[in-house]
Amino acid sequence: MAKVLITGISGQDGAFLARGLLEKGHEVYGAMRRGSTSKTGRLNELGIRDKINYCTLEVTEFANVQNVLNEIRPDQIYNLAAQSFVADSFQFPHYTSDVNYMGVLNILEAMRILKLDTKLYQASTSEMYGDVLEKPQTEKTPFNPLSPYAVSKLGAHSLVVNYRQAYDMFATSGILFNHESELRGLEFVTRKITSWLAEIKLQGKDALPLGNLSSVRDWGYAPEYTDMMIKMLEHDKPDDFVISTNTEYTVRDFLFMAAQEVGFDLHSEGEGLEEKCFDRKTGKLIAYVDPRYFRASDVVYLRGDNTKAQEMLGWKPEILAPEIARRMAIYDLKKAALNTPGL
Ligand code: NAP
Ligand code: F7E
Repeated sequence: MAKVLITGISGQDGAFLARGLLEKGHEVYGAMRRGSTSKTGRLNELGIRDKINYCTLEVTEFANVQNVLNEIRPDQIYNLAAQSFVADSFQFPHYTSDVNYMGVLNILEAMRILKLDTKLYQASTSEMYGDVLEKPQTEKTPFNPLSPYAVSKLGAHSLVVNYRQAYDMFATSGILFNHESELRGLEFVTRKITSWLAEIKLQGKDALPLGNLSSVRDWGYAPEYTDMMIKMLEHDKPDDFVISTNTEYTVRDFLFMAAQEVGFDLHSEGEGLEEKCFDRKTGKLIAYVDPRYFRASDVVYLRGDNTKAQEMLGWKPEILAPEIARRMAIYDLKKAALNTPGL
């Protein structure tokens, strides 16, 4: 049994990872920032809220990070804490950099100064590929970031590689492509789609405004990806791994698949900013393009190649975008029927 610290335990991945680690018999410490409302909703949903040892952590405060690590002296740290919404990173670039880059530096420095023999997992991201220089993307594809979020994550990724080499630390980066679930934050496009469609269907909400419908993503299922995080730290040496499904779908594809589950049969009219999606059966407007949701610069194509993870970690994703859209839509229909706001 290992003593494991998860930063960002209140987020989507934190909750699934905690469940996976508990199932393996590990002792889980969950680091959270104080807030004015409860942050244990996802942990509660998974039935594990009372199985975690909580501590307060603000990753931008070095002294706080050092004290927490010194007190717990974990065998493993999964650093999931981040300002993770790409669109917001254009509004808050300094803050994004403080959390996503300086936060990681604080953890690495605290581990070094305290001489901890701790394994570190860093949550790197496919966003680092940005304006992609190769299709599909592997661990060897050069990075070409397109947002303050991606730049901050690339800085953190480079720090992890540097500390691994310079100080012989067990520091591993998972380059994870987008992964979604019933517990995904409501602002990300997949959950925005499924929660909004369910509310159109059951609560008469107005049509759904979206940004770039042609953007392509390689969407996987979050619980499968957090299982891979565990496998990465169980591996005998630290490394970088792409975690992806090797499939590609547009935002429009995801919208149409989720709509099908909700009971709408969509077709598109118009192009670009004029595109609108109607239900064939009723003629009702369901979704439309709204320029407010376009980004200053957007990553428009991501598709991973997970060969290294398959060969070295023995893994193959089972749940792909159509099934993810189906599961998320079913979950959000239930929430809308009960009139309970989604997590
Ligand atoms: P998420 O749901 O947004 O969760 C982010 C977590 O970070 C939350 O628990 C949040 O706490 C915490 N946090 C934010 N700022 C913090 C700070 N200053 N100090 C301490 N904790 C802080 O994100 P996710 O989808 O679970 O993703 C987990 C990690 O993987 C993130 O680092 C993300 O950038 C990365 N990633 C995600 C994906 C994906 O598709 N999901 C893909 C690649 C990489 P609060 O509840 O207090 O806000
Ligand atoms: O956008 C387009 C948008 O916000 C996906 C984070 O977990 O994955 C996530 O980042 C695509 C983009 O995720 C809307 O322009 C269209 O092209 O769901 P998203 P993301 O930006 O890919 C990576 C791997 C991370 O690391 C991040 O932490 O969808 N899009 N219309 C829209 N996106 C949003 N959010 N809202 C729309 O209305």
